[in-house]
Amino acid sequence: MTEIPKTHPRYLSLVAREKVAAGVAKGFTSTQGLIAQGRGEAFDYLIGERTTPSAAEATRAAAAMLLHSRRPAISVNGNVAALMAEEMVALAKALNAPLEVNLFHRSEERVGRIADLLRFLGAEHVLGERPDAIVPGLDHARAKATSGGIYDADVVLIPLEDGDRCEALLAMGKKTIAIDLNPLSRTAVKATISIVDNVTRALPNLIAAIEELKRSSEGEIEEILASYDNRAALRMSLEEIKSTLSRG
Ligand code: PTJ
Repeated sequence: MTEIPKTHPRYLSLVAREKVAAGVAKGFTSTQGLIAQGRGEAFDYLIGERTTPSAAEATRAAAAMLLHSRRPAISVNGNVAALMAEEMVALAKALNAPLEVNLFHRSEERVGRIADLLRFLGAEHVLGERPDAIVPGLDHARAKATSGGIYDADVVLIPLEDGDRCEALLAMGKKTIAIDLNPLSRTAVKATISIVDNVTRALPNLIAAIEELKRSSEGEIEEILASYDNRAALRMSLEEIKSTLSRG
């Protein structure tokens, strides 16, 4: 990895870029993942490379939804493995939920490497290596799912996702929580809750919100969910982009 000085004004963004590149070198991340990261960086610029108020609100609602769910599951792809593997393991522990490796550019070798990485970092329940079910309506490898994981979850966390799997999971009656820097992506528009934030900021925020809300009553959690409006949050994130642009 290139040594990035901590004093560099774009330190965090450059470190993330190095991590995704290292993910490709280590066989966790697809080469297409580099392009996805670049697209994400562009949107991160537009939201001001910070957790916006709308993202903070969506993150809190996502924490409430995950705590309220009976069977949450967490989807892991190659970019998330490169950027946030430790945090994914911590999130799974906080929720007592399975991590399921699910890849768009699927190779069994890459699935195995990511699953091994998650187990090495302490994950106890890692799925995805032996899928036994299919999400209906998808013609690509992301249809593969596992019983006891994404296939029969009621809420699925889908960071950096394709819009069509998000829609297919919703069609199965599940709720979806997207983490996607592009508020205009099909995933963000369709998801039950869309966290428009960098996964590198969103996951630590989500874990902190879960720990905080664990101390809340069921009634308080239901109140957070009842008052959250994803369309309004997405509109707000577009307003936040407009105000970053008008500041010039
Ligand atoms: O590992 P695989 O084979 O499953 O492939 C993973 C990628 C991400 C390559 C694959 O799912 C893909 O091609 O995704 P897309 O269609 O490029 O969508 C990724 C979305 O995530 C885009 O809307 C990006 O703006 C967004 N994104 C990229 N980097 C980040 C991000 N969102 C949050 N944090 C990021 N760091």
